[in-house]
Amino acid sequence: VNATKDEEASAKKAAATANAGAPTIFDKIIAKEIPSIIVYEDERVLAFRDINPQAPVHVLVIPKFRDGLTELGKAEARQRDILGELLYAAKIVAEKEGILDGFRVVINSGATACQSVYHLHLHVLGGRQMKWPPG
Ligand code: IU
Repeated sequence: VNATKDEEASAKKAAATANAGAPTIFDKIIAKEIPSIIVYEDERVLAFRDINPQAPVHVLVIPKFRDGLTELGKAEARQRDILGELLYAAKIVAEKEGILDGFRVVINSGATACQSVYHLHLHVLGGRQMKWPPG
């Protein structure tokens, strides 16, 4: 039996959902069920202050629609646009926070990199002299 376009679409959606992992606390932040200090927001991206800042400026940039993007190491080609949008949003955050002269963008991907929330996010850090290498 040939699947109709609708069936194909819903199978794809189910597969995506199955791969998406459990909801995280960031979904509640996006829904504003948990308060956060928002630094920048548009249709697809939200940037808010990290609850446990590692620098005077520490902002997290996340996609509003996670779309299975739990970690960078699981990104797919179809997600290239949102990955680019997140990086550009990091620049907007740095500009808004007055740290364009020097800032760091970090993505922890996977447990070995100490990722703790499985909703892809960029850390934007600055406001102090950064050190290299990171820990
Ligand atoms: P990580 O790269 O997955 O380790 O980063 C998760 C970040 O999310 C970490 O810096 C936490 O301080 C931050 N965070 C937050 O800002 N608000 C929360 O409610 C939770 C984590 I849970």
